[in-house]
Amino acid sequence: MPRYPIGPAALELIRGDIVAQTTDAIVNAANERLAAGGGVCGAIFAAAGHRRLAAACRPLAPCPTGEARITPGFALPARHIIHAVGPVYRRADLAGSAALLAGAYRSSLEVAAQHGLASVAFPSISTGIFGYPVADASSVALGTVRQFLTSPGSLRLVRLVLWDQASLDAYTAAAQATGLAEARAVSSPKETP
Ligand code: AR6
Repeated sequence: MPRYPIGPAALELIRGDIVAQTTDAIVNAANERLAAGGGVCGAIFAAAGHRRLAAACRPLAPCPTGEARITPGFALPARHIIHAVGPVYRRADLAGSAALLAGAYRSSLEVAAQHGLASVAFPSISTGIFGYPVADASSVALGTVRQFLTSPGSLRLVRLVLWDQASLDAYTAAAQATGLAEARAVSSPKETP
């Protein structure tokens, strides 16, 4: 599991299921209506409890693309859900797509910090139904997280939870390309002979 220290915090990349995360908050790859959908969103609504989560989302909608809203986690292990709206990928507007995707991550991190949260887990926003190529999305995601964590705040752990090996590989490559250095494994002290 790659782990990269950034100031007093750490960025982790793991393969797994977002709904199982025990971080203070998990992030939902949401739509502007904050309504139940497929992918991560469908899994989160099912695991949190569809009726209560839909009722909590209704007064917070619409949420513009590039922004985020927070609700309780209800039946999830995480206490909060941060609903982030990533863009539908537009090849004709690469810079606009990247700015909106960065906005979705940054807004989520700001919401987490405003609530004094220490840990948050993200899925790979926009790289499923919204069609954003994971090689491009991963560098936007990691660059945004890295920049945010360099300023002091409550967050100590940001975890990217990747569903498939190809996504984990893309994020790991993006971390290296961004110049993030992996934490070295702590070795047990050598015994003196
Ligand atoms: N845990 C972690 N990652 C997952 C999981 C899971 N349980 N399930 C899927 N993924 P998507 P988007 C991965 O489509 O592209 C919804 O209908 C998936 O393999 O969930 O932002 C919303 O309501 C992919 O790599 O989100 C919106 O309308 C990544 O999560 C729309 O889809 C994101 O895939 C949002 O589309």
